[in-house]
Amino acid sequence: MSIANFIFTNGQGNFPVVWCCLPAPAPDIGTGLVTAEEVALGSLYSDQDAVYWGSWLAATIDSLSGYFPDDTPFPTDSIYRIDHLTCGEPVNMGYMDIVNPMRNLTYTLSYIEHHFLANGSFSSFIDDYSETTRIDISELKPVLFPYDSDHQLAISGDADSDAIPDSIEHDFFQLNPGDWDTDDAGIPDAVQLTERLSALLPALMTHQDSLHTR
Ligand SMILES: [Ca+2]
Ligand SMILES: [Ca+2]
Repeated sequence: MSIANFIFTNGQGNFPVVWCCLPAPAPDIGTGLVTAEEVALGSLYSDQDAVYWGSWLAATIDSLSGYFPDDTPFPTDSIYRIDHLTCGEPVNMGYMDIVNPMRNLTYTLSYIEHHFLANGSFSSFIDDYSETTRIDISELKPVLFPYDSDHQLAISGDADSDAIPDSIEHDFFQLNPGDWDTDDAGIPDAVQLTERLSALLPALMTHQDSLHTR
């Protein structure tokens, strides 16, 4: 049996799949991505789909400096990749750790996941093809892209330059107006707040009320 003719079983039936283009879990909104993933990627109302994002993310990962587990010390001021090669496995030849030392975050990605991602599929087979796994973009994105300083506009009355005004920083958010990174998460306080807010948006959209009327 060739890979191209493989029949995929997901509990809802058997159907053929095109190699490296596994469907998104329901509700796939027609882009190979679910709503929460579209929100996380910032493309809910655009034409950018899993093929666009997958190839872009895979290329970004490829562009990172790569190291092997014994290559110490590792960088402390840049995002990098540690390659864990495994020979002799029928499908998965190992995995990589994508490390963001500034945020103390790591995302582990198998080579087969990277291969599928590069071909536009956030889902991929694992081991004997009987199961699939899926990229968790809400975890991968903060590792690869801590924040975009171009989108953090300066405001007045912000002593610590974290984009939250001094006048509301403590009373509204219980954050330190004299510390741009109150909890030492490696990102400005405003970026951390907006990350949390963005993660809540998909839940709002599941409710049939005026909150999501466009
Ligand atoms: Ca501030
Ligand atoms: Ca602050």
